[in-house]
Amino acid sequence: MNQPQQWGTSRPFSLDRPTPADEALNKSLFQLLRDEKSFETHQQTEKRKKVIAVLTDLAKQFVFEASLSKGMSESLARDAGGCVYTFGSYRLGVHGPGSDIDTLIVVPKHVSREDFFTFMVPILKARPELEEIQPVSEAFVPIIKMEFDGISIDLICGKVDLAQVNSDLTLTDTGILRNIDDKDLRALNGTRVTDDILKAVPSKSVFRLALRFIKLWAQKRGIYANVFGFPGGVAWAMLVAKICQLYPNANSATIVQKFFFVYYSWKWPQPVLLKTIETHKLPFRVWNPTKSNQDRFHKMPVITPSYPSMCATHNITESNKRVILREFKRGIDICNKITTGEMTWKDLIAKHDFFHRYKFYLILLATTKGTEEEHLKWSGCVESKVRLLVTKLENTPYIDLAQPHNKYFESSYAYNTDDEAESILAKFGFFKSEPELKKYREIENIKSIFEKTEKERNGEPLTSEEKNQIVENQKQKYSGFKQVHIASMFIGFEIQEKQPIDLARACEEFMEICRSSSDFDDGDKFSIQIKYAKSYDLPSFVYDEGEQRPEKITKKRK
Ligand code: 3AT
Ligand code: MN
Ligand code: MN
Repeated sequence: MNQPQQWGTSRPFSLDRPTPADEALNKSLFQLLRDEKSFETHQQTEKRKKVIAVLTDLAKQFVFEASLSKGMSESLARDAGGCVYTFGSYRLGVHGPGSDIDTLIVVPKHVSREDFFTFMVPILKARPELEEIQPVSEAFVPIIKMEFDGISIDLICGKVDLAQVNSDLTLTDTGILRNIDDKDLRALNGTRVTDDILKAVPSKSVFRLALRFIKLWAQKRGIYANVFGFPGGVAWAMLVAKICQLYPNANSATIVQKFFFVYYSWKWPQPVLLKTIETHKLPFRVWNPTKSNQDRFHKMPVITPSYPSMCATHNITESNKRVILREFKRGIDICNKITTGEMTWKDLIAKHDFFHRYKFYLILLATTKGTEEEHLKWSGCVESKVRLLVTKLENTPYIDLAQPHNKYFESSYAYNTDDEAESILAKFGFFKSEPELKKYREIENIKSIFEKTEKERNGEPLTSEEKNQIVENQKQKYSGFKQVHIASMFIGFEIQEKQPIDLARACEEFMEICRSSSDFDDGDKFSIQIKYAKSYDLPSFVYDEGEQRPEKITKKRK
């Protein structure tokens, strides 16, 4: 008999094909994802394709203009080409109606990253489809973020060592990484990794449906977010892909069930690999726990398939690992009940209980007295460092577990005097001071006004003129006031009963780290406040409408 094909690094666990019962479960899985609006309409898909076609033309125009500026002839500049690739959820085929399009422009060697910002931004600004644009040239991966024709776009740029970039260029061959720097590598690797993941699975459609479900599940359970030390989109994709390799003939419902089972019993920190780690004479660093101390301490390593292989989950902390494993266990238990018909897929994606589970919470407020743009930068900086605070807390005596919530909340207030601002910040974040806080002018978030308005008219999207009108109205309403913006992040604790806990040191060190960047040394404008709350004193905005809030348990005297 022929050996069965092996996918990836290990022999399959089972070659079983779906039984009629598995087929039925697969059908209900698909139906659930439809109910949850995981898929976009045919029209929306067509629109994305149209936008990518437009971006492809604009990318060529950018390479053309940049080439001319280097003194090239028109015909040479025309031949320099320029190509557009996608990565992220769109490329994987698991995007939803609200997803962005992650787009990479590949340019020939004479075009630089600076050219990307110098030439591409004005080209985009000249387009009628452009609604919003935010170039971030100093980022780890320099990026242009924009809203284009009603779709969010993340646009990055990568250079290759070629005089011309034509539409038939593939990024598959590792040789394409010759003579480029780390920033170009990071830009190119998004697409390379995504393509390699798709190549690694036996059936793309089985993989996609299972991944859609796992992503939805992880979001609902509050364990999806790379910045907060949980797996991000790429890591979840690789985790699902590995299960697809181990059960090559299974359908998506079975993949989901095996997912929980395999990763709950996985011998962490044994890495999850989709193929053997590729070595190459190029100088880039490859994940290697035998050589690197850093790599050896990764708790749940999930390794990218493309050279240079990296760990997509290096952010996972000890506490988060425990939280994730607890969720895998819950997954197994509920899947067993789904098989017997006692429960459904819907039960598996029930909302997380983060704001009910713990007795004690730390509330971290990143506040900005200034513009929304300034606040976005400051809160982003604090957000990106929360993991460091969590690690410090984990290492504090008598704290057993410190879990960060995977999302932060935004609030803004209008004020006149500094005393007013101080009072707002002092009262903010506790349930018991909400009545007093109501005296101040809270500024409604623009995005939530958009959402509310669209909902009121049965989901019909706002035009860009209507959006501009709303923004204008808001400006009018609060003109003459100063504004303070507050991003609230939450960390839940498990502590040993009746032990004194000293968080001051961890918090001080954390504040120090956040302030170290010179961009934020204006301590009056940018500040951090750290507060503690018992569960019954958490602010109302962390609960959904109709969600029961935890109550203070008062011991009755006998
Ligand atoms: P959505 O459907 O868009 O929500 P996604 O998986 O496409 O899911 P993103 O668009 O946020 O998620 O990310 C796409 C890729 O961009 C994933 C990763 O390779 C890269 N990426 C995202 N955020 C960062 C970051 N902060 N630093 C480096 N790379 C990032
Ligand atoms: Mn995306
Ligand atoms: Mn993105």
